[in-house]
Amino acid sequence: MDQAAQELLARARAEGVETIFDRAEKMKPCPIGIEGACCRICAQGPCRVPPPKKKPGEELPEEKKQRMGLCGATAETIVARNFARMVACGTSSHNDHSRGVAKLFKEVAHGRAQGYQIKDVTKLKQVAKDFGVALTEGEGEEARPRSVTAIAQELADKVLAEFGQQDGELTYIKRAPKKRQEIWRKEGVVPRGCDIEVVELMHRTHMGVDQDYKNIMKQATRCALSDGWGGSMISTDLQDILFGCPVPVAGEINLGVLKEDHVNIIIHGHEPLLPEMIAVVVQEPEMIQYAQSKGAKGIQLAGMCCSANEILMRHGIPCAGNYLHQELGIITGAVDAMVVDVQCEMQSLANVAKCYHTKLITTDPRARIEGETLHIPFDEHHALDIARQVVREAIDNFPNRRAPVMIPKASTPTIVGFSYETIRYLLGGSIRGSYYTLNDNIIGGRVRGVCGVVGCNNCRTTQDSAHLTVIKELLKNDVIVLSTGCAAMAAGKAGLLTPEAASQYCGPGLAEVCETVGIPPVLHMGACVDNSRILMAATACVKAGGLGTDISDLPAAGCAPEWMSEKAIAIGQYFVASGVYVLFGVTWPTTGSEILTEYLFKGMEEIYGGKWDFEPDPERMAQKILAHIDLKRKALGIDKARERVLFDMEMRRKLEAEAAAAEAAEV
Ligand code: BF8
Ligand code: SF4
Repeated sequence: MDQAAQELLARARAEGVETIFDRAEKMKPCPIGIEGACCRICAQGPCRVPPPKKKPGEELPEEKKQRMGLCGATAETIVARNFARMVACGTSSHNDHSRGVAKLFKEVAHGRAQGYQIKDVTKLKQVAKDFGVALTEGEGEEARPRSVTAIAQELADKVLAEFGQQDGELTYIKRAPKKRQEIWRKEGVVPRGCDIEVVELMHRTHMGVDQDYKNIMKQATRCALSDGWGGSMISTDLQDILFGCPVPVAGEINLGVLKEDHVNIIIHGHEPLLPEMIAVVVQEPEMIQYAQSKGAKGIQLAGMCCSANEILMRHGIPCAGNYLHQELGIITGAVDAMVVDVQCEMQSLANVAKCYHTKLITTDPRARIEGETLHIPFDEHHALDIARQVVREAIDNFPNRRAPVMIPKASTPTIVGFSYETIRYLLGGSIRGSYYTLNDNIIGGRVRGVCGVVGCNNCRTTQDSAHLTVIKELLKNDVIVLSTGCAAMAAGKAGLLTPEAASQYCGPGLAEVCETVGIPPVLHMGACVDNSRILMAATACVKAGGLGTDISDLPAAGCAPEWMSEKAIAIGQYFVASGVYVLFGVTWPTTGSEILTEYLFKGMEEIYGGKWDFEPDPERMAQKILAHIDLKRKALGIDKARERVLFDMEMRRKLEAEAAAAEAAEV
């Protein structure tokens, strides 16, 4: 539905360049794999256990219901193992990203990382407190502030220890509401470390180990929590400390941000370490002169996928598009280099790049792509030099453009950068910043609820379409939307990330709130690791008082209408375990076992207060979210407040007292 995509697809077809859109038409998904009903974890298989076909209303004989692989593994075990392995891989992606950031942080703290510095000292100190790192040294009257370097060095070691920790609890678990922590402890799902939970889950899903689907799901939960309240949260925080905590910034999004007369560089992937340095280097006068010496007017840097989100929200560097735009970017004929790091990079980029002049540069030893690609490995000790090398490669390639350049005239202004801290500040100012104002509006009914709309594009469904349908329906019904990843970019391309969108798309209550605060109705909170910011925002709502005592009490939900990656499953699992109702679209990977699906959709709610759901129709997805929000409003006794309740002083005092009590209980 994106005009830019349509124009470039037409060009691709005319020029005989194959894309994922063509392949999706040619190759149907495997009907057994799609249900999670194929086990190929040992060489006696693959064993296929799809649900037996039955006519409506027909009761199957017991022996037909009993489906098992050669070793006797039931459909429940097989489907649960497949699902759990998605959680393990998704978690490992986030936690390995996080480890890289933590290692860089340590090098920066010791002054060994070229070009980097600690940009956000306030956040450094907050995180240091969480990790029990002292901010002062000396006793009593002798006490004086510790140096930033000393704090950072101690913090780096403590954070890095979280990865290999074998026992105890991850530090950030303590950030969750008290009640939530108790549930996790009671269930035995508090993660011990960032690595151990992935390793144990992989072990338990080996042939002949854990063969009780509930027990497999329990470890899958512990693993996912080590992502959301572990690795992802660590990377968000350390990236903020190193690169700056996002504040609202203007940007542009879609392929129209590329410039015909400039050297165009697209950075694509997820880890902002090298992109941060490239962003510095492209502004160096010598580099600009070098580009001019090759006939270009300047250098245009743009991002794609989550690396784009990172540099967009911190520096306002334009975003060329989301996941399904990656091949299309090259097809413009205007991209002189596409620089990739890790995750969500299609191997087909190498083929498409060959058809044009684009240099595909891989920069991470963990993620190389076969073919005519250039590998320039990132090394934090020489990051600036490496960034310069990468940019020079792009400039040198500018004169090699051969196809006529075709840049669609599509780019939309956006306001992004809504970190958890920024939202708190906007809601209450620097003195009395609090999520209390949001709660007040939710209780009063101007805002009906909150929904995270996150996740990928998926070539099995129209790009961006489900995202936009869900988001627009929610806005119309006064639900404020928090967004990350490719969903946030879909919103951006459609013009939903501007304050002006409020009057156009929102119900009267939400429109009024957005206009008063001056925010867009869809808040771009960052990349997919930044879903941890949504966890923090939800926790802040609980702590601000008036909306129950746990995340599961909030009139809130989360959805990924166009998900495709294993990371999305890990994210969904940690949100469910944190008490959130989570809906996924497109396809659902456990339909091979009704029992397991029932457990995810209902059983988990009994334990965690959150649950999974699957809804491929975006209209119905929005309706389900609204129904859930209303149910939670009812449970809180604020269902009648949808006619504007204006809080009088007494109610306000009561709410503040509740908030203070909740805060005290936390301490
Ligand atoms: O981490 S939303 S397609 S780019 S996986 Fe990938 Fe999905 Fe996009 Fe970012 Ni997230
Ligand atoms: Fe088949 Fe069991 Fe091997 Fe899986 S583990 S492939 S079900 S024999």
